[in-house]
Amino acid sequence: MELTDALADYAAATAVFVEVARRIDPADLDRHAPGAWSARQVIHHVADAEVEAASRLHRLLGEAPGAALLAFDEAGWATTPALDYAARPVGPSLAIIEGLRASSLDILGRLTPADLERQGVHSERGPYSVADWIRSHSDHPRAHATQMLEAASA
Ligand code: NI
Repeated sequence: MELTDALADYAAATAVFVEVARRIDPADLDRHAPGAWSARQVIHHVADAEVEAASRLHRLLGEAPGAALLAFDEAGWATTPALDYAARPVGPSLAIIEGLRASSLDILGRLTPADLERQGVHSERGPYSVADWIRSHSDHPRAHATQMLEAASA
């Protein structure tokens, strides 16, 4: 995919997620099918994923080649009482999602072809380039938007 198309897709996935999240009635934020996440939990998960993703992107671009890029324990973060995904207000997390994805999009739009080839080493995936980052982060909110809609009507 051309970079311009990839970035348009990235922006569209952000817009879909934020629009769906805003459309959910606050009274439905905690509905969920048995064993599945609520929309509230999904929003906090996506916010934390964006914080981690932004950190990886900045390390890819700002550190020397081969920088260590960390995965995180998604299920653990979603269930530890310390992060309280089940009860925290969603407004700050939505602001994180919008702000960080807008910032990352702006950064990505300024990169040279050589920047796209910059590589770090991901703790789960091994060698990992900026182009890999774009591929793996573009669509993440889109899948979770569907999951939120299902949860809110469960
Ligand atoms: Ni996810």
